[in-house]
Amino acid sequence: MNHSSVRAALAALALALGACSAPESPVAPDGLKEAFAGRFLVGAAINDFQAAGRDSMSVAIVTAEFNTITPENVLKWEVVHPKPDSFAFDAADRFVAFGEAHGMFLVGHTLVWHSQTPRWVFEHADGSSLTRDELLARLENHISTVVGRYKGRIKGWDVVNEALNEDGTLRDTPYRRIIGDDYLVKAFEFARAADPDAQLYYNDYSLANPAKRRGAIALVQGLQAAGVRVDGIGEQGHYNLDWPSVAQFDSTVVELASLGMPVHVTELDITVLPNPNRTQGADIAETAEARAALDPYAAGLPDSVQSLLAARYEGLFRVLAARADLVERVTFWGVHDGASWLNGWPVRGRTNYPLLFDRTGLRKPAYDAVRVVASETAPKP
Ligand code: 9MR
Repeated sequence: MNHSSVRAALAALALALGACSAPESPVAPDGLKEAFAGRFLVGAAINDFQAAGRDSMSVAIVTAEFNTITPENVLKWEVVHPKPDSFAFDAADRFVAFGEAHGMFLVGHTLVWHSQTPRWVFEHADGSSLTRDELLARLENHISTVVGRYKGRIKGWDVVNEALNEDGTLRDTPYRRIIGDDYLVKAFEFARAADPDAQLYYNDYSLANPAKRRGAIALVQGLQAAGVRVDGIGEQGHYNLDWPSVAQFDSTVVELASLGMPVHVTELDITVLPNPNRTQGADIAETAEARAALDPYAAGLPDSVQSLLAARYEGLFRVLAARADLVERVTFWGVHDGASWLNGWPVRGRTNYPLLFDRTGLRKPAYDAVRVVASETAPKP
């Protein structure tokens, strides 16, 4: 019996028992989306295998628990626009169809990012650099084509992703070198023109660190000063067991919300594995060689660490529940532990446990901890 049929059988049993008494059901009565309804959306990043319906375990979790999805990779430039004159929308279309079939809020990720963008974007065929105007034209074409295709259907876009260094200064990327600092303004203008009703976001990681957070706030204020409407700010939320503290996370939400726009936690996960680089966040350029000491839980997660993870999620969700009026969405970066990018970064081939569902699709103690927060903090009807 697979997980969903076990769940269905338990649900039937609970219903039958419920006819005679009101027992405590072993089955959660509803999903996370209902548990936080009226407070914030709850979602997950999904991969193409899941969107295509070829991973029934994940599909069951996503449809039961979440009301918003983000495509983990299929809307990134290298996937959706692999060659100068050809777009490849098959996978993105599957993502949108899946979300629409289940009535979900669809987030587009991402239009402008220094990573997963082919080199040709910035170069002529002979390898020489584009001029500012040429790159702007290419960017406008990309954004208007991709956003235009899903106009009115993908409701929110991570327009620019990870434009900041850790000290809060603007990252040196080909976009910035060729266009100048106003590449962000232009990207938002192109996206706004392509879908005037879409929500447009700035998204980055480690905004829990004060210097980077100040940089993000200045960046968004700069956009606003240039006449750009920004509809939300995304803190990715690639965290670990110690960082950020609950207090740091709380001040992150409060300070970002001081921009006057909702906060989105866009890529939440919590690594439990040792960090070889002593860095935080999600800089995919930072990798390390595999060593056994770096993969301590390959045979399973000890109860002690499982409890730490549950306590961590509880702490973060207590903040989210308390600040629900400032938070619009909380999206996990992956559906279950087996599908997480953290099994491959910053060391390949490890066994990580960063999410609320385990590799067999079962709810973890961290899930239960989040549900306890949801019910203890539920607004009185
Ligand atoms: O989860 C994504 C992984 O499958 C890709 O290999 C990786 C490549 O850059 O990107 C991952 O997603 C990233 C997201 O798009 C932006 N923030 C950091 C995420 C984790 O690296």
